[in-house]
Amino acid sequence: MLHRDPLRPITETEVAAYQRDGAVLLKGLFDLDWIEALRQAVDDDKAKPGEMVRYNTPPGNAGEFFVDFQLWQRWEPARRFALEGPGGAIAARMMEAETIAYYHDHLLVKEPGTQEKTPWHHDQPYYPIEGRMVGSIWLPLDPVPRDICVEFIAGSHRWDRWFAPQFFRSGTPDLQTQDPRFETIPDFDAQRHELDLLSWDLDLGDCIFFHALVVHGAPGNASLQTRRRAYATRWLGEDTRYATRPGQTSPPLEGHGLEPGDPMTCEMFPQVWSRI
Ligand SMILES: O=C(O)CCC(=O)C(=O)O
Repeated sequence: MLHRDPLRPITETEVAAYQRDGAVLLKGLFDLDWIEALRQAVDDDKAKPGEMVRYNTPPGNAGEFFVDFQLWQRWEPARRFALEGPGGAIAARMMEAETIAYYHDHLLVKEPGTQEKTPWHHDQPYYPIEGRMVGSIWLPLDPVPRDICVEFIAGSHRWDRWFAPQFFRSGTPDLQTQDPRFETIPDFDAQRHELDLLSWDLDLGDCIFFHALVVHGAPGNASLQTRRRAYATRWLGEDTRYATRPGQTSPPLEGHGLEPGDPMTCEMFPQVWSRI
């Protein structure tokens, strides 16, 4: 059954961990029917990707790092997940929000043997959005052992630093997005031993909830048997406002009709949850 609510209440300890660290593992929130339904959407999407698809593995390399967006506008299980799934209630609880709008989805598949990493970054500089209530649910559709899980730098969402966004495929130019706050992202791999890094083993039904300013990156998928299909969805609370950024934003979502300063709610970013 595709449950509308999370399978269990989220605890105060989990909310506090999110506020402190910017990312938290939430065990056992999704019933497996959601996972099955979304796997179908992923297979359909890989066979017939959308306009924003990105192939991040250079030809000749092992595996495949496949990225696509906005499955919810093309595939029914993803649409139901956005509009009728437990994500809105989870995001509201974690961000202590009164209302939640659905921003977009982001599929990141690393097929067995994929070497390409997801580079260190944080998400909000990619978005034309101001506000603190911007969060993601990273929902794996395969069990994810810790050695291929996304890693988060604990507390980095509170650094008050904004790093210039880059495309994930190495060797491609950055997005040329202009903002006086942006700085070049340091080589956090070189600083690993000094960082408080968070990552976890995830079973089916578990997810990670994380803040759009927490710095994160992910290894490739060294497994030669197991896929790493991750379905990331982005959720916005009521303090978010549309902001223009000269240069590219990603994903390039156009045609929403919002003006700078508008609340981030419209047909493209529908309100999916409200406390009243
Ligand atoms: O799944 C990954 O490899 C990285 C996920 C990520 O960067 C994100 O969801 O923002």
